[in-house]
Amino acid sequence: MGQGQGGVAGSGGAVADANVSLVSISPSPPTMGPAEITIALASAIGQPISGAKLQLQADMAMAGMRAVKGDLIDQGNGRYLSHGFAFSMGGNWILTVHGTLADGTTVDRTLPLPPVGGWTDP
Ligand SMILES: [Cu+2]
Repeated sequence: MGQGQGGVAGSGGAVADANVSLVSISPSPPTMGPAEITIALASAIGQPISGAKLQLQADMAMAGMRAVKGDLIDQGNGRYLSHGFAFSMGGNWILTVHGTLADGTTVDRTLPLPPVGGWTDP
């Protein structure tokens, strides 16, 4: 894997020079309830990166609103699929992928997400 700097694994998390992108979300458009989300992780020059430990988190800018979290399962070839992830309401969520690559570098990336359908606050 392309290592730009001589990062030492576990030395406090150098930030990975990686691309994170949303591949698909099901259902589409997303709606309140379970969602299957596939993301792609690749190096800066587009090579798929497998073996990362990634999690998905969705937050809403709403007082007292709890974040929704789920693991992303490595599918190989740089693809990761959400497991046990569900939107607890409709509305505008901020979707973030964070975790650690096999080389010890970290990712923390917000992905564009369309509004989630279903029940929203009155
Ligand atoms: Cu909310």
